Amino acid sequence: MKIRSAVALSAAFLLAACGGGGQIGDSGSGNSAANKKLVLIPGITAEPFYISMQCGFQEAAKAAGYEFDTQAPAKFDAAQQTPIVTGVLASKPAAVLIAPTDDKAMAGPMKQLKDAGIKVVEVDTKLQDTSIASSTISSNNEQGGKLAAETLNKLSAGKTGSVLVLNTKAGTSTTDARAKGFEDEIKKYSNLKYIGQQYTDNEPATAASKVTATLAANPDLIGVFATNLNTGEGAATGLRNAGKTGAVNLVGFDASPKQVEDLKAGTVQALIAQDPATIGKQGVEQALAAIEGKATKRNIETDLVAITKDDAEKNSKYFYKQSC
Ligand code: T6T
Repeated sequence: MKIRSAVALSAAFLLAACGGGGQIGDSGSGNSAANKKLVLIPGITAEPFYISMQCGFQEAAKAAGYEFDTQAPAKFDAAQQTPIVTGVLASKPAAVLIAPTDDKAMAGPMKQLKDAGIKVVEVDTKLQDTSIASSTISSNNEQGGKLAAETLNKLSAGKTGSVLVLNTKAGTSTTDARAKGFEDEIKKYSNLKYIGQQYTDNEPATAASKVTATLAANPDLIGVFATNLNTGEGAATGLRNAGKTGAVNLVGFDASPKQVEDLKAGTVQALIAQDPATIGKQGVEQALAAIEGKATKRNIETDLVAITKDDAEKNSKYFYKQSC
């Protein structure tokens, strides 16, 4: 079946990229002292944000003497993530760390985990329903959007023009919060005209074509905020194709090797970087607390930093990894 083979390949790729991991067998059920299995279910496979998160997850799981496994969908899509959750449910790990790809659609599958006695910790994205996970570890994404707007305002240096938000998929808690934080802040700057957000479905090619189409309809475009990695990489391509690199300031979210290369080359003017390895590590800490019946923290915020070409090297610890 198409999805199953994509899943198997995804997991194999991530394991190869990150130096392998403990495999999950069939033994063990629910949360007993003997069950030492943790599973990470990222939003999408083979993507530097989640690879970096997986590195932090694996290191912490190994240090605690736990077995670990990662299983990711080929696309950032609830229809592809759901069968992975169902498969993981059958293998009965002690806890699952998950980045739900939709803040409503993943509630059912995640509740099944909880009902089976498996501890659930949200890493990065979260559900609207706060009753399922023991803990949520994430950047303050609304604050990140605000930071992006402040950064774009500084880069615009008082010039007048239109500003576009390229968002990913509606129902993604993180990127929705970033778009909101940006919109609330950008409206404070009278020289910057906010022309709304467009969705890219997390596809770089769609981001590129939305940028070129927006430029054709709004020749006064002076700024773009791209709310995540794929969208930012695609927006940079769109501006390059339109010959507008540098003329339109591009503020991206995340710090993949490609995004950092674009920042250093001047194709992207600023990046708002997260700390995914710490999200993975803290996710393990919260999962272990839940398994051991200790107190968990319902919400944990991790670092966010705005990086420009001038301070890129100083902030290199925030650059995401392609392998552990
Ligand atoms: O920006 C991250 C993550 O925080 C977001 O929830 C989904 O997109 C990324 O994984 C980057 O692609």
